[in-house]
Amino acid sequence: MRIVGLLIALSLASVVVLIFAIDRHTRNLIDESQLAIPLHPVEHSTRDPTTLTFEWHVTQGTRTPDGVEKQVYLVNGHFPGPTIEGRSGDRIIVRVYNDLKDEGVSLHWHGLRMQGFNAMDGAVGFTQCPISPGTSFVYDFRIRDDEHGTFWWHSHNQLQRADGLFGGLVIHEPRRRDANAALQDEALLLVGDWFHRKQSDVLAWYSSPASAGKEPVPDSVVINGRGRYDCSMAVPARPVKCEATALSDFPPLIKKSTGETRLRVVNTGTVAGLTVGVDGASLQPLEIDGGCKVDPKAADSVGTLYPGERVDLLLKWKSDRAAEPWFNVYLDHENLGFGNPALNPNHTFPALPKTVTGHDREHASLLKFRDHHVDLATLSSTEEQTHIVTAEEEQTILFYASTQTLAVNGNIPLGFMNHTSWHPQSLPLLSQNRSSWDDKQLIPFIPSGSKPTKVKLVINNLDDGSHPFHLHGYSFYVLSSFRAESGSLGSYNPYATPESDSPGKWNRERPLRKDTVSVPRKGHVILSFVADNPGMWMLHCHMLVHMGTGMATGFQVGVPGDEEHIYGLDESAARLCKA
Ligand SMILES: [Cu+2]
Repeated sequence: MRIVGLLIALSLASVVVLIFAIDRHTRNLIDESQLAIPLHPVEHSTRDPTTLTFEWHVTQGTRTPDGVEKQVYLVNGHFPGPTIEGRSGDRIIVRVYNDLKDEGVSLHWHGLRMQGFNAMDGAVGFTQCPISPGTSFVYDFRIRDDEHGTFWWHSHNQLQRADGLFGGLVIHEPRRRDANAALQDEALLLVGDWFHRKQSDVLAWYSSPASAGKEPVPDSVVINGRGRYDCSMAVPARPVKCEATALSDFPPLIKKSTGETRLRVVNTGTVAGLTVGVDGASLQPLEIDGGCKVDPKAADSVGTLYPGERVDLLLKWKSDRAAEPWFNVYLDHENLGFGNPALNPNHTFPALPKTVTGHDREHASLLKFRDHHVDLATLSSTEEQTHIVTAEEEQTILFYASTQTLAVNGNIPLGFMNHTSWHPQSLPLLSQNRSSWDDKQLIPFIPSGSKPTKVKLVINNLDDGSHPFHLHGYSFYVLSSFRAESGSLGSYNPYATPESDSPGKWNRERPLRKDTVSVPRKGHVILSFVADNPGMWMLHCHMLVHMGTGMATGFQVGVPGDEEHIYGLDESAARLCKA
């Protein structure tokens, strides 16, 4: 009896330990008393690598993020979903239960290299079939030892990302245990444009002749699931259920009015680039995307941060700041095809507790970012560059991205990469040989053996707005970027024009290392990366209506001469395709 009792006690204890272990990492980190999600750099950067285990249930529910009712996706009951915090070298295991009624789900870990874990990348059509309703799937991968920075996770199935299926993913840089003093307070801002309609309605409008290929205009801005929409701006054509939040009920951006705070900012939106500024504080970019350190330049405003891009900003309060400072977010109009009378491009959020108890700001206030502004595209890296940057590329890949509204396609705008408009295959590319793929797959093969091939990637943009392109499985160096002024076309064809005659300014000495880059309107970017991560990796515009209408491609990186290689899904992923 005593032994049985002991066994029961032991098993109960292990359940308690297990619950504690799960709870410690799945706690929702949203602090009701401030808008920014507090982060825990000391806890993670000074410990040894470990395994972090999460259990996520995906559902839907009605929420009022900015005062307007909308059906959003929830993870464990929360929008946005949980924030993952870890350190380099950690193993991350996320069991995802799809508790939705009638839609599949997949999750992508935006910006992580996923080295050796191609099948865990979450890209439907490339690496997996969606997780069917009522089933679950385990994402299990390891962060590289040299990998750290600000990332995020989001759905990579259909349009779910725009309706809230995303969250933060911060990988802290390991530090010596005695270096704690140098760590600032850290907080996360998931900032993005927001539509009151479901994104499927937005795409349906875009995919009709009515849009004439112009991008949809969002209604609002949401930070960590909260926004401040002025209900009086709603237009009769698009009635909304709206209840404005009183300023006194809105949390301040941060609580701390002294010292320094590292703000990790992610553009989680689907269309607009963002510029941000805080009254009475300087913002200094520290790192961009996945941990690329940049020139220390303090500014009053920083931009433009495009959908999918991240920047870490060091916020320092000035001694002469106003008593009631505001956090300002300006939506870049270049990617907004039409005016939206319901949209205010300047969004303001109370920055400190004092602001919340003070007076509301006039809605028409403008973000003054001209005097001391940092243009993110002009920054240089301060990382120690290796021969990787200076050595000549061995393979050149050339793309022309465009939106075309053709009669042959019923005057519906489609996104193209060269002459192909992508559509996901029902069976992921990983599970088939190249000859079996359908004709919507334009996927160059990069032969890369024991010595990885160095690739030059040129992406031209033939359209009037910018396209933020994201490459899965890699980070790349941005060697050159060019934006043509109205009227002219700034394409670059490396086969016809030598580098020295290309119109853009080159930076081979200290190029930014990124995984998402804005390809300027009527211009191009020239990127360089070392193809050291075998597999099928997607490359696509991160504006959801563009990706959703075909502006996507990818690479197959494999052993030279083995283009027909079938990588194969892992067993549990293969089961998803049979469900
Ligand atoms: Cu685009």
